[in-house]
Amino acid sequence: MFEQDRIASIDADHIRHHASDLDHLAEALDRRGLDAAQVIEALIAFDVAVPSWALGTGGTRFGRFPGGGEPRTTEEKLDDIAAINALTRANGAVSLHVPWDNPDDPGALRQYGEQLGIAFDAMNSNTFQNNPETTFDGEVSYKFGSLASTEPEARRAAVEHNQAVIDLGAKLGSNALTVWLADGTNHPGQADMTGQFERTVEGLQAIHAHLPDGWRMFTEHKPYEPAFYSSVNQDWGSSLLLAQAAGDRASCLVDLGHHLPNANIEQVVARLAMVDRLGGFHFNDSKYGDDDLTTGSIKPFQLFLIFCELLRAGGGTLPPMAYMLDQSHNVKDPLEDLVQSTEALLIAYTQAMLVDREALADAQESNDAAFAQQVLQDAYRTDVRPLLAEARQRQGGALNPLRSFRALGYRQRCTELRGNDAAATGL
Ligand SMILES: [Mn+2]
Repeated sequence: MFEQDRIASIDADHIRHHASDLDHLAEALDRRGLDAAQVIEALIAFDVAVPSWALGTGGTRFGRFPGGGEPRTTEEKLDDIAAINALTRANGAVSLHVPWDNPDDPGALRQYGEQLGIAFDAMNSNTFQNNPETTFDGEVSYKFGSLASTEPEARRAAVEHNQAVIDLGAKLGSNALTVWLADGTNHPGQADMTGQFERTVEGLQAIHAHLPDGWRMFTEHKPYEPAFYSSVNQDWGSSLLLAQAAGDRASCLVDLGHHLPNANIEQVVARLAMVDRLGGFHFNDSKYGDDDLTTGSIKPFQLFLIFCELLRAGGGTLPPMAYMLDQSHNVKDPLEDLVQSTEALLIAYTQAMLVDREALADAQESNDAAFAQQVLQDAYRTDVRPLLAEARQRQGGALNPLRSFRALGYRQRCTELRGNDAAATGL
């Protein structure tokens, strides 16, 4: 995507300062009994998937202000991910959304991904809008729900769509399906909430039964929007009940924006991990609702605490899960935003690795709240960025991905190639 020597030449002026910053940090960590080399190894192993719908400019119900050079096809979306992955070395997978992405030739797309070093992460189905291909040419509608609908034909269409998405994913080399449902109601009394839930369980069971060997499925909850009175899968408790009822390969996916204000998301993570039903994440950040803002830009401490719970669940290592960024880029260049979000995730993860977990456990056991806070703050207040830069550098990536992204002129080239008014699908 980018020639290796171009990436290296941009960093040439900065490498000496980086080496000195890294030495300084490694020495400080060593005094705290921490091994920088081990942290760097863990960072090299970390990867977060990019969703295909985050590569174009997002919008709100009030409008959309596209930038230039947005991807026009799924292949161009993969090109964009490969471009930032060349710099971050932490975005080696795409998460497709059907029917927004609907390849005619899945085998060819898979091969294209392989050439670019991009794997296919969890597949996403879509029953929150009608789609002629999956709703029998408009004969059935999801207006009143999909899996929860009172109409058997709508339920059947929704199950068949999810099964078709699994079949497509299998051809692409994916091994997971994420089910986010818009099902719910807008008015009190509009539907029998228990009946809706029971019908949804039935549908999820049929989808679960269709999973090939080695596949998993995730239920993703969200409290409101587009349903504004009640959502069928509205919170982590509902999501857990649905996953448990669906089958043993179903677990819950936590989207950081899908909680009521001020929810203790790190505790939600701890609970789901405790019962072994935490399957993955959609990372983003929010101030008010499901704002889909840059990961770690509003509540970086919360993100750090989430990673602390993940490491607690994994006994010191990050549990293998579906980690994905799920954001809407309304103002920034989507690729720059993804680069910054990936950086923020890696920072939170690294800081969590620096927590003296033994000291924290002792403080918790002896009810020493002040010392527990001190232990967390020692880790959280550490500027870990030289470790991230080193991990990238060792993989051939960029010391500073945003700086390199701009210097390499990728967006300008895309604009020349794709035009100024190209629009990514699904937004
Ligand atoms: Mn999501």
